[in-house]
Amino acid sequence: QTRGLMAGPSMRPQEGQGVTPRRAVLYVPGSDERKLAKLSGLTVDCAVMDCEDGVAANRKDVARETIRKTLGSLHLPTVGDLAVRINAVDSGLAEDDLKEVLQAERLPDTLMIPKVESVSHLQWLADKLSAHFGPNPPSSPFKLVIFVESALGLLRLANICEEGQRLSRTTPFFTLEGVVFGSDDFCADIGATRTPEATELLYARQKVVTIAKAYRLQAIDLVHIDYKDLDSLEKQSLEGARMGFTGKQVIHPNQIPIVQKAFSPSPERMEWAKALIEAFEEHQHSGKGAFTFRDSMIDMPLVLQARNILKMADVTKDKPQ
Ligand code: 1VU
Repeated sequence: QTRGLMAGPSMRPQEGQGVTPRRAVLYVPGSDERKLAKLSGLTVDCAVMDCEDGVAANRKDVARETIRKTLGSLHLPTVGDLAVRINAVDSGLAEDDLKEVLQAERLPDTLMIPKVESVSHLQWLADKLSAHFGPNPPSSPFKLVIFVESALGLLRLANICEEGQRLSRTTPFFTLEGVVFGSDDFCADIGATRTPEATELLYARQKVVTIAKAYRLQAIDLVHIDYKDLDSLEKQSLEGARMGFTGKQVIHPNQIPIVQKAFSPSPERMEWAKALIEAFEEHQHSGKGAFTFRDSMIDMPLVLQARNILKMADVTKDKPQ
């Protein structure tokens, strides 16, 4: 095997990441009952009942009420993680979204907060949850996924992640698990023009992955909006996986299997990783650091990459592609 074959989905051992795979993250507009009902027939790592961009401004009330009812009534055994995305904290809509969702008979597993630009947005969430639950916090904290969608949000992302982790440790309300890159709002914010190759987003994507992984969080890549072009979706998904993203946002059911496959280690990569680790252990016993394996030089960084692959395989082993 060549070094080229070593590229692909990888996962460092990460706090809060091990138990909730989010290879595909599917948005469903909260105002669309028909699409919400479709969820009961879909197999997907994460489904997001959306109050935000997928919902017209004059349907926000309908969306929050429909989501509350649907959370209580739909049985979704093949959806791994059920999330609700509320509107941005600065939108003036978020409080009403949260209030309605918290009245649901079954609460979502995950809360998603878009357009996070300041640590105060996370403090706002902690305060609202504290006011709602009082001295009786939920038996398990919500999982929290935040969105970076602007230049300011990206510049401040490290501080925001740090505050998210502090609040995860010091309050019983949420555990920060991931960061989503909202590429289209980001493009609008910096005045970039979207291209099929997404070269204009390379720096931001790499920065999102780097910061998210520095804080042991999941990094979720951009949406492929040309949802009928599945070839280019596959290409972009594999690229995101090679860059270190743990998953990708999707908007249509047909995108799910392609994305989940792209973010899962292939059988060839798992075989490579297992064999490499066996070879590494044998060489360690004989006191050798660097060694040759299938014509490549192997040392500790490659061993860590191989361990990432096996960890990712373990996390997704019972999950269909
Ligand atoms: O044949 P049926 O009517 O029974 O089902 C259709 C359709 O309803 C269903 N479907 C979906 N079900 C659940 N979730 C979805 N997201 C979803 N999309 C479609 O699948 C069957 C086939 O659908 P289709 O090919 O006829 O497609 P439509 O014309 O119905 O819908 C296409 C769009 C793109 C409008 C639809 O997929 C959609 O609304 N997607 C979500 C868009 C969205 O939420 N955007 C905002 C989030 S993206 C973002 O914020 C970037 C950060």
